[in-house]
Amino acid sequence: MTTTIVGYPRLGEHRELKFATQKYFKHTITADELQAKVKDLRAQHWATIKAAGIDQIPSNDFSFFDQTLDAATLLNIVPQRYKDLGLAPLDEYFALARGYQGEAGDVKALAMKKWFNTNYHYLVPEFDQDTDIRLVGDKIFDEFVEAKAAGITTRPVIVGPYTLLRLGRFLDGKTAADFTPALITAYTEIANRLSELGADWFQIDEPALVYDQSAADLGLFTELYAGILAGKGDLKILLQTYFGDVRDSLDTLVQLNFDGIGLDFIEGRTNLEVLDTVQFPKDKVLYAGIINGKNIWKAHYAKALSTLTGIRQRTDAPIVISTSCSLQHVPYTLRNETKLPAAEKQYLAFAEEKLTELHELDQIDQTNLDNPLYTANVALFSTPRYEENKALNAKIAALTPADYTRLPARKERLAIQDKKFGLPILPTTTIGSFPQSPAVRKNRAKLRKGEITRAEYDAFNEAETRRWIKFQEEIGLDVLVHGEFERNDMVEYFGEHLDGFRFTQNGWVQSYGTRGVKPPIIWGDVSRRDAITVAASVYAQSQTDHIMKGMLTGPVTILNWSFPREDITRELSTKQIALALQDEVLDLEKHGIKIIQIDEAALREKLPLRKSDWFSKYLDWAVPAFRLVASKVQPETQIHTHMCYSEFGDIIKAIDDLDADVISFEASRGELTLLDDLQASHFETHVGPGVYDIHSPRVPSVDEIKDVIHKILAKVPANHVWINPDCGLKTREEPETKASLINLTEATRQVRQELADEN
Ligand code: THG
Ligand code: ZN
Repeated sequence: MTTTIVGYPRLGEHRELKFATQKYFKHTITADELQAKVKDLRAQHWATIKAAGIDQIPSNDFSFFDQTLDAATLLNIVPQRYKDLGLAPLDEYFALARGYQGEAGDVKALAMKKWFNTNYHYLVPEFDQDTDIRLVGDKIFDEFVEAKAAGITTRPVIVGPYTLLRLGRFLDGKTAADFTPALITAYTEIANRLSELGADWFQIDEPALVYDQSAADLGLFTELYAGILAGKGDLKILLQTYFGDVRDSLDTLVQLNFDGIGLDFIEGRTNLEVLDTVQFPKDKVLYAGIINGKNIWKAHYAKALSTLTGIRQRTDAPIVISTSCSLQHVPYTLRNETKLPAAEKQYLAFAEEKLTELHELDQIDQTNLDNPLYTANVALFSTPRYEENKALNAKIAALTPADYTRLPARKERLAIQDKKFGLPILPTTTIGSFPQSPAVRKNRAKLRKGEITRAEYDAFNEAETRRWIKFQEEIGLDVLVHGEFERNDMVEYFGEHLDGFRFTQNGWVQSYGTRGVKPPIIWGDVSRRDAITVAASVYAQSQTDHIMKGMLTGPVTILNWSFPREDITRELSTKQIALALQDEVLDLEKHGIKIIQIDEAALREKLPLRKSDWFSKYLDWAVPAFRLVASKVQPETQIHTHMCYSEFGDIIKAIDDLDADVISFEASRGELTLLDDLQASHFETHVGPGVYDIHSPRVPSVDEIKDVIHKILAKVPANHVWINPDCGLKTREEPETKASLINLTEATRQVRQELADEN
């Protein structure tokens, strides 16, 4: 068999891309120096993949920021406001990704959204009346030539036209149909140029096929590809899908002139059943994703081989074994993990180790099951990995509806809280974190290296908390936060204080652009060892007369931003985490914390991609898990929550069902359509739709913020509204954070005055 992968990570084993790009942003290296650096990185990656014995190697899976933005810029899908800046191509690209504020002008970044059901973000392509789709870039060709010069004929990869259209945002009354002819021409031209340069295969990624497809969707897909495939010449085209099954589109795919079709047999296990209903032709290559591209557990070879057998029983097509999706969703390598014991590391595989797994599976497949590579794998999976917490699981089995119900009802609680807190109309607050400045990070690094004591470490963070409390008081914020200086990441931090988690030193996964996360691994049954946030919250509360919010990460988000177990359900894992957090909530309450925010930043992220699965496979346990955390607090204690990426018009009732008292969310970078959803659903939870975008260094003006507040007040009753930024401020620098918050409090004061004048 032949082996390949859908794509490789690009941040660099030591996050070289991140550091180089950030230096470029700070003008400490030039564009040429940056280009030289990333050329090295690409060469390293190709060499690693080749050395591992992978037969077909992708290119153009490298990206400075995001592969969707790469496809958009290659095709001239760049709104006029960015072109008007008159920047060099690389700077225009970064302006699209991050916004631009400088001599050339002032524009916000493109909207950023979660890439399917992952923690990776893409930039939303904008199609408007000025969009003139043409092949204008060289990146995909340059990288092919670059690899070829290094002796590797790669398979260039691009995000396909259908996915671009499905993920895009349409303005000026435009629709997908307006852009199909130009997309057909442009993708055909790309294929032809790749062919001229010597490519054999071209991979077009169409993950949008794993969503529900209507007849009109499939019509659009067919129109696009009938056009592109008619002009492809000798070049072979691999249509790659991932993150689910193609139950409604495989029939269409096999009838089109693709040379290969890539299917995910991990998240799309049901693809096996799809192959029962649609005969996969033997003149096309089936790229079988049988190695999990999203999780970090060592592959269970017997299961992988049985999937392969299942595929062979259903088709005579030649098979290439591959990953279920791009490896960009897992860390680079276990080689640099020196703290995890070898006994545990043997159960894990990161990107580099997954390359080896593919190669080994191929070898086992060619020999027989006596192969020591196989018997060792079987032996590994027949020994227990950890010891079950039987008492905990018995407690979970005994939970009753009362454990998920907070009393009294929300309206009654809110009246009690209102009276007790005496906050002004349009209370102001922030989401929780303040800038993780170089000094804050350095302090943490010193503790890690043993250069300072725990007491010195805490003293530094406490001083930082005092400094920011003073600022919050000075500018007149109503509900304060301590700033979370003690936290590296909102999930990793909690994992470190709970039993049942494991951590990596270097297990970075790209979240967006230069930002990475280091997801913890849920290793065994989870329980709270000791108090987690109590000391920091109690200290901060002791420094101010204002209400200090306690800050926790919710159970669903902890699960979704960790690498989950595969031996028990996500539902059970999440309940274990919820009970641990319930202990923490009650502890905070006992210590005088009056408002407790339980973030569920990632609730929407893992919503199943197909609507029919939304409740039965997810919300029916995710919503109760949140309720379990908060169900036992007193009526006077106000529970807040926060969510990122507020695209939840269609699950708005489920959000209200979390039964929080107040929710804040991101609403400023996308459109404010969310407000209509709040209005239409008679949303009961009080809300703080973020009034400015924190993902960009741009400082919003007072008038801009007032404008957003007016829009909110047009749709939501004023006594339900909170004013806050749209997310935590940890990634921002101090000057822009302060300037923005000063404008936020000033805008709120002015609107309050307007409201008072009206009455
Ligand atoms: N934690 C986790 N996932 C997330 C977020 C998070 N996904 C969605 C959203 N928040 C993504 N946003 C960010 C914002 C900042 C950073 C990462 C994701 C960030 N990363 C630092 C970096 O790349 O340098 C590393 C932080 C660290 O030292 O741990 O700042 O908040 N899990
Ligand atoms: Zn957020």
